[in-house]
Order: sequence, then C-alpha cells, then structure tokens
Amino acid sequence: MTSAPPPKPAPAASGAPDPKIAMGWLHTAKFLTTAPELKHLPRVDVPEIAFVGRSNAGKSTCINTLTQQHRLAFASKTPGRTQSINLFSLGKQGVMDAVLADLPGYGYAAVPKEAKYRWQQVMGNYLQTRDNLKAVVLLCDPRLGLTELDEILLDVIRPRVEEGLKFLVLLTKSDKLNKTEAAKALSIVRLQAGGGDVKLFSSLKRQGVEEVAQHLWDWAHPADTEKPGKPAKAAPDDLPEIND
Ligand SMILES: Nc1nc2c(ncn2[C@@H]2O[C@H](COP(=O)(O)OP(=O)(O)OP(=O)(O)O)[C@@H](O)[C@H]2O)c(=O)[nH]1
Ligand SMILES: [Mg+2]
Repeated sequence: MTSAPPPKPAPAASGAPDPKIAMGWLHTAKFLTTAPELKHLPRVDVPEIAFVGRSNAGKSTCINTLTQQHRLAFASKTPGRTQSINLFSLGKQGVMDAVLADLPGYGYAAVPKEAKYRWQQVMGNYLQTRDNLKAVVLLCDPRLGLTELDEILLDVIRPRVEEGLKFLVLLTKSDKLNKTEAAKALSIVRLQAGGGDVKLFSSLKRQGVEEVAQHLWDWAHPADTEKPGKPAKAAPDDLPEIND
C-alpha cells in the first residue's frame, strides 16, 4: 500500500457531516502488522489513531465495531488477549490514508511483574515518540472509572495533547448501565479527564459508533472535512461478538 492524499469527504445534503462516509472508510480497515516493541513498528507517514486502556476495557471490540469486521482485532473475555501493538491500515482503493493501533491493555493483575514493566516502557515510549500519532482514544469501563493507571497515561500524553494531539475518552460497555448510572459515570470521568471529550460507547447496542467514526475521520482528514466530494457507500451493519 502506498500513502497519498485522502479522498474528499462529502457533507450530507443538510451540510452536516455524513457518518456513512466515515463508516465506509473505516470498513476498508486491513491488518497491517503486529509488533511486540516500538522498534519493530514500521514508520508510516499517515495519521495514526491509538486505542489504549485497561485490559478487557473493550479496545479490540471497539475497533471491530467501528470497522464493521468481526475478527479484525483479537477480542476475548480473557484479559490480556492483545499482547503486541497491532496496526490496521485504512484507505479507499488501496491507498492508505490512516492507521489504527490496537494496544495491549494494562492493569491485569495476573500479568507477571517483568511483563508489566516491559509493557509500561513500550507504551510510554510509543505514546511519547510515535511521530505520526495523531489521536488517542482511551477506553474505560465506566463501572471502574478512570483508574490510577489511566491517570498515569493521561499524564504521559498531556504534553502532546497541549501540542495538538487529539484525545477522546470512551466509556465502554455502556449497555451495562442504566440512564442514571450512565449520566453519573459521564460527569465523574469528565471531571477526571480535566474537560477532555468523554462519550458513552457500546459495541453491543451500537451507542456512539457513528459519532466516534466521525471523530476518527475528521482527525485523519483535517484539511478535507469542510470540502465537498462524492459520498461513499455505507458498509453492512454487522454486530460484533459480545461474550462479556
Ligand atoms: N456488554 C458488552 N461487552 C463488551 C463490549 N465491548 C467489549 N465487550 C466484551 O469485553 C470483553 C473484552 O473485550 P476486548 O475487546 O477483548 O477488550 P480489550 O480492551 O481489547 O482487552 P485486552 O486486549 O486484554 O487489553 C469481551 O468479552 C467483549 O465481548 C460492549 O460494548 N458491551
Ligand atoms: Mg485487545
């Protein structure tokens, strides 16, 4: 795959962004590579969007839901399923214009100490030095809220956020909360995230899917979001496998 300028998006007839374009674009996702360490990751010159968070938060499932592919990223009810950085390329007509990165989760108690330490180093390095990193999506189980490790991660990326790195917190598995619990979780995590963008997300109920897809599109195509173009075809409305 080569990299090239992205296709132009089209606003819907109303002038508002059309989520079908973002969803169609996300459906082009293909496995690119897997790397246990930063030095094994290929350099790419297109925007990269990383999915981070505690083990079992739902990162891989979220990627599968957004890309409308059942088994693109490995999701499992066994925490610690994702062990390396997995990259997925995006782009119409085989022209890569962005990359999604599925990162291993942290905070899983059963992981041996050395592995935990190694992983913290790899992730810290990745978040601080990956040149084409454009945005970070932090996934968090709202029943746990932002934990100490999430807060450490926020501290690590803060300098880059101040320099323009985009950042979004997703409260995953929102299908497990009633309306009152969801509202409470949102306001607590909004406070914790220091005014950062926080949204409810459910792969099971498809809550927040199109909205998040639109964010991803906008981050990857900042110069194009305002320009008109040809609408893309939407991908099938697949439901992910949920077994939690
Ligand atoms: N109810 C519900 N379960 C979900 C949702 N998203 C993910 N899950 C479940 O949560 C479990 C963990 O999902 P994963 O996507 O593998 O989590 P992960 O964050 O990638 O985990 P690691 O790779 O270990 O870091 C699986 O059993 C999923 O089916 C959701 O929106 N609702
Ligand atoms: Mg995973």
